[in-house]
Amino acid sequence: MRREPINRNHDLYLVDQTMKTLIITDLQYDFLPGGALEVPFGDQIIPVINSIQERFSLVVATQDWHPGNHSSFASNHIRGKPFDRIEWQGGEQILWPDHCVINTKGAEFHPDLRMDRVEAVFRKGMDPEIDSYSGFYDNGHRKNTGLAGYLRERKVSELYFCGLAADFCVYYSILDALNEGFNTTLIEDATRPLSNETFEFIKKELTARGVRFINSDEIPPR
Ligand code: VGL
Ligand code: ZN
Repeated sequence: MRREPINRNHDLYLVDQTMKTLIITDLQYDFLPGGALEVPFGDQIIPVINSIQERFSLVVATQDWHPGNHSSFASNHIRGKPFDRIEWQGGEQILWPDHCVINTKGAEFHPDLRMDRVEAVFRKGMDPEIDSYSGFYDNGHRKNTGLAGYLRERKVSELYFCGLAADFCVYYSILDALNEGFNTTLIEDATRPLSNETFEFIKKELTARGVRFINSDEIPPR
């Protein structure tokens, strides 16, 4: 008599059909205290992010990755100062200190961040003429990193965001995730903003658009 083989992993097929996915945004030296574009207390989120990775079926990361002649750097504008706002190619551009320059230490992920479960890294901001905050598209939506397509091919429907900075790259990634139709959650104790004031404002906007705000202890197991 023929018997069905025992499938020891059977339970794994039953759980998390949403492919709950963690997107770790820009946990690079330059965004951490002491870095060129430091986010206050950014280092505090590293142990939190390490501790939650097991709860996700898929973990991906984004990496800000700029050439030295990037147009978002104040140093590449004659009268530009960091944090000035200027008109650039039909839109507003904030001028930043030089940060996350390709192949520099500032662009590296912090070595305390667990990377063993990170299946893919999506880099952004390589075109010197266009800035790119979101992990999905550049600021003018002219270039696509392929992240949305990758997530669809992996049959992901639920995205959880963490990383830096809550009011820039995380925020713009969430806006694109909503437009792409993903169910979207921000893990509040696993992100930090450049400005608390901006973050409070953004939180109201995103909540109204259906984004869930939770703390890391509320993430269900896989
Ligand atoms: C970021 C400004 C410029 C971020 C990146 O990761 O939030 N902000 N480039
Ligand atoms: Zn940048």
